[in-house]
Amino acid sequence: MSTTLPTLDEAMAGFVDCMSQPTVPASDVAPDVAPRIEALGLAENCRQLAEEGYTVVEDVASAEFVARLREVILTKANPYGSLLAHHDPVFAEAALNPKLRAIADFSVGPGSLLSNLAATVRPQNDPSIDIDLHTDQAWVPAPYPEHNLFLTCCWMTDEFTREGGATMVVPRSHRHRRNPSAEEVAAKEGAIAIEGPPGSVAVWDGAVWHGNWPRTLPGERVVLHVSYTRLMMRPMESYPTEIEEELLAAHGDDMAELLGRNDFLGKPAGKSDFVRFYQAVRNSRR
Ligand SMILES: O=C(O)CCC(=O)C(=O)O
Repeated sequence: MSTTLPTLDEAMAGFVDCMSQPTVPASDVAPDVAPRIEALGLAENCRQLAEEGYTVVEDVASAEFVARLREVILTKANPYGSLLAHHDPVFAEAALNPKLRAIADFSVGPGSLLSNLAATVRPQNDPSIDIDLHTDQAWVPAPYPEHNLFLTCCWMTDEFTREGGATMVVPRSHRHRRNPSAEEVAAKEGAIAIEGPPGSVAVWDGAVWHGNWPRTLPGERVVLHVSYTRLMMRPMESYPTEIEEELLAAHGDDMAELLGRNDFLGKPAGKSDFVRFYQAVRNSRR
């Protein structure tokens, strides 16, 4: 993640090379992303995400952070509510988490955008919020491209087990590159539970078939869902300008990138903002 924009001279100097650069293969870690992936101990997560379509990143944040996240979701977030970034700093901090941003750079390319920030609370035996198998990039025409377009990260604030209502996933189903059919949804063939201790984050590819298992245990499953999308996709959610400005003032350049301020798309200047045009092309080669 380089959230610093190049100067105009740097962009001009690199542009011809950048346009003719081949795209890094979908399952490879790009050379400029690799040092962070190694330093954060995420190489195996990247491999599993590419191969299986999902992974669990453990120890993503301190126990105090996870307890604060759970408390804030239960007291401040309207469950199933989205657009949470400005409701409490804990939500923006979760979206900006360095391990998740590194995995996002690997999976959906540097310069990816915040697409969705939502919380869910699932009590025992409440079928109204059980979710069938689906893909998260369902509005993309199939066959989906080989490169992932949408990455979902589910913060577990309690233990994820099948009985606890964990996320259901069909490993390797992202290779179908389409949404499951009605028959495949009903059959759930090959579906398993994504399990992990509190403080882990379940991460999955936008093409993998997933849903969730019914919660049969007492208590409630409390989760923050953070989704990142490739910079050429439109995000699911957008904040009013004054709230975006507050988020930028509070969280700086990293937030600017997540809110799409570092690329040229959807801006009045369009491609004539050459620095941001260059940055978008460069980021899209990974
Ligand atoms: O709640 C879950 O475990 C799965 C959530 C889900 O299907 C989604 O975010 O698309």
